[in-house]
Amino acid sequence: MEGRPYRLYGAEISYFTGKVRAYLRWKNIPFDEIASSAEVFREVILPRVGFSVIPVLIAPDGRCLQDSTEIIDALETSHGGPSVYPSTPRQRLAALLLETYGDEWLMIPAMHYRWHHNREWAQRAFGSLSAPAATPEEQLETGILLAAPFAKAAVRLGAEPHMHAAIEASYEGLLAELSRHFEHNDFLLGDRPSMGDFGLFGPLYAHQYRDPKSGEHLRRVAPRVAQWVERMLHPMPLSGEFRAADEVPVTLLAVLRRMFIEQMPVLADTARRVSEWMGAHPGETLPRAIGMGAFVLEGQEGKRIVSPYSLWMLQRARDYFRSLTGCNRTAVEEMLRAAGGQSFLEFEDPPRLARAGLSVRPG
Ligand SMILES: N[C@@H](CCC(=O)N[C@@H](CS)C(=O)NCC(=O)O)C(=O)O
Repeated sequence: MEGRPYRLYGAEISYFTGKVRAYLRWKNIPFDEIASSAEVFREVILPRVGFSVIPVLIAPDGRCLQDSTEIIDALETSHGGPSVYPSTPRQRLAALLLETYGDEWLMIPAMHYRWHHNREWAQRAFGSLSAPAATPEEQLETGILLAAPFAKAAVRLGAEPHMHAAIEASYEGLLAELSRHFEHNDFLLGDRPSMGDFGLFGPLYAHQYRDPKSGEHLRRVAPRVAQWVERMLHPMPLSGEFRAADEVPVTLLAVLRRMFIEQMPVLADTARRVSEWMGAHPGETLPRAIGMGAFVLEGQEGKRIVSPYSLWMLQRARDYFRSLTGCNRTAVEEMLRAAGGQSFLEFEDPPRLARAGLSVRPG
């Protein structure tokens, strides 16, 4: 067994596979990637994980890891060396928040652009991944079936027709902010990628850089963001430093501000609903979605599923924030206020949560 590399089961078209792949490359951990065909789902993923999901990482000792955050955290513990978590408080909290934003909020533009601007291409890609030996016609047929739930998920995540223009305006706003940031920084927090970079890379690579129409758009309107995607794709392993003196550049505060405006009200509403649900169903695992809730983008109101899992992601940032005392706490509070993050300071935490597959349960 010794010396056998890690096996990453995933796909080029997959948001969270991109995040883990980029991490493994930066961390210089040897791995083989295996495309998640129907056969791989049947023979490897379902028997070990119990449900259909990618990415899944099998360690050289046979340990099976699922969920990009838990995969990365397990490897951070076992591999040491330069960490993707900054050791200083402002940078560390910024990294945790931006991971949550990339993982859980940028799914809205990523799913919208894929399923409303690149649909047939994506159906073909799903088909060729699932049935690599089939003909292009058979692959399209399979892809249409396999992709149907994902295309519906785009709408359930908030991309109803009346929200399309707002989603695109918000995404272009984010690209403009990131473009300004990358004028002076190779990565979010200096010249080394942090957990925040890997969180943003999921949507910005697999969907927004790689899907043909989205990629053409990204390269045209935000070439500096496309260049950051390329740096993340082909990193200099283990190199670089975070900015000195725990600096979170002002250009990155603009991105945090967008997160606080767009995602934080949804997280606060989710926390209220999850607390109520847990009160009414003591000890039970929450469903993946508990009803629909309102959200606002660029002044337009839409509705989307209420996702308890997003709170498990936020809980990591909340735990870190609550652990801070003295001048570390003061420094972080100042950063949050400068980025419009009053709502994070006043956030009412739900009861403790543990991850349960793609949802959560009492922790
Ligand atoms: N939060 C998980 C989510 C994994 C995930 O959502 N993977 C997608 C593909 S990128 C998937 O397999 N989804 C199946 C489903 O939603 O049922 C992670 O960080 O790995």
